[in-house]
Amino acid sequence: MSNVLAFDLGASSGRALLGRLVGGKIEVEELHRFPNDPVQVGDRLHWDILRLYHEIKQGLLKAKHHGIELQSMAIDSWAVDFGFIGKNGELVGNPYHYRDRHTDGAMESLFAEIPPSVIFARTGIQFLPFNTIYQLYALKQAKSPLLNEGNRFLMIPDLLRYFLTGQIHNEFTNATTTQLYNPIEKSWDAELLRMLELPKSWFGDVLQPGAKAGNLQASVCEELGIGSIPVYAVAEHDTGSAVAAVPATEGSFAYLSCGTWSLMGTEVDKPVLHDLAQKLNFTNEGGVADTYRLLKNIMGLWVLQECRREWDREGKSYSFPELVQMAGAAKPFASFIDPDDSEFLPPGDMPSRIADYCRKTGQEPPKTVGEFVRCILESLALKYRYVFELTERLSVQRFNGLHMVGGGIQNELLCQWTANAIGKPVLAGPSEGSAIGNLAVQWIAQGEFADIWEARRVIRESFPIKIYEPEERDDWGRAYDRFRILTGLAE
Ligand code: LFR
Repeated sequence: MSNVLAFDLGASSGRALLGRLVGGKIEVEELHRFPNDPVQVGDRLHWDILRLYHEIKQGLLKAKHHGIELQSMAIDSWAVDFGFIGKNGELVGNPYHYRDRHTDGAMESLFAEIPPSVIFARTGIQFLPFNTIYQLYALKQAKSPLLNEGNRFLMIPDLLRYFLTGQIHNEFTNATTTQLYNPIEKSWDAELLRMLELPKSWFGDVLQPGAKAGNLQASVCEELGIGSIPVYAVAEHDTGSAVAAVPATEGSFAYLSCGTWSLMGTEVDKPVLHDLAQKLNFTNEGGVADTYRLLKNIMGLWVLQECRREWDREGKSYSFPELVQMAGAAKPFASFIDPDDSEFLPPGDMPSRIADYCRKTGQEPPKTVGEFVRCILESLALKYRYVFELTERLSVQRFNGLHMVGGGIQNELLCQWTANAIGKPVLAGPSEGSAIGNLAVQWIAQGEFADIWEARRVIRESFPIKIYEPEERDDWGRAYDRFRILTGLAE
């Protein structure tokens, strides 16, 4: 019986998921869950990186206390963020969170030096203002001391893996999201590094998902009173792990990884680098087994999570099921937002921003909580249709339906509305997509699964998949036309 442990650090929490293979099926158990709240210091938003490292050790201790003998472990998290290791081997400073505003305007300034077409041709990565390349550029512009002290560049899971093993490596799926990795040359892009005046020596060898990255180092084993185990590189970008866990049966499939972000697209063998891909701002993020994720970021449930946080601050606390219930009771198609408007990216008073957006676009702003939530969820479902159709166009495919994975599938109304909006079935499950993809790649590395397709088959047989058939959709069709005009997405 192979017991493996996946640490998945998401925006709403971090968790340690134990996976076992029992009778040809996957069983999972959550051993540890902990907050992953960013920490605001002055104007800056940071990762609480040492606390997370502490929680990872707590997860290992819980496995020990349950008498579980682990074969291996791995960590995944969201993309683009990083820290530096100094000459003495210690972490320099405290990693910034990508929602920090220090990158405001950085992408546009860099475009004056390096045209976006050059960046896209060399990396195939979509233009998001918080990509690592713009974070590094912003640090340079601000003459950050981090850049003088830093000796090695590690992304968040690389960094935590380094604390555990003492070994320094970068991992492929996350490396691609920096917008500094060249998928054709299969290495960090020397030309972009040169243009940005970033030392090549910061960027190390890039491990593929499934490579062994080291073992728990002696000091960690001693501290926790445990034996050493291998630590694997998996798809350490959480979206890479989530897509690895999509229980698809055929090579051509569309997915929506639905959580704080909504990531929608398809899996391809080679990056799609032509002009249309750049124009539509699609990305080609590295995946498992030599694949790429041709996808687009959609702001996702973040907008709702932030509204909830704001209502909480005002002393009105609602659970997610309560919010969804209120949305179900509100008037349909009353107002729409483009969830990807840049106003919605940073943390803050989201209900006011939604109301402002509605006023700006000549709509009556929502008033009640239910109206706000309905506006967000309908707008998301309609944006999903927009990106679904772009994915079909760009990949020259027709999809029979849409796989949804991630915590967002617990929102049944959103799943149903998505099916209604795209007019095709939604296949929802599993909800712990990233952690399960993380486990699966560890098992592939151990030879328990022959390849990603066997892993996907076992995932399909191990977790319930709920199918949402589209309901009558004339009104969704009309709503889509209005949505596109109001949000400026009509061609
Ligand atoms: C999802 C995700 C997205 C990435 C965003 C920021 O959790 O990893 O894929 O674009 O977070 O890193």
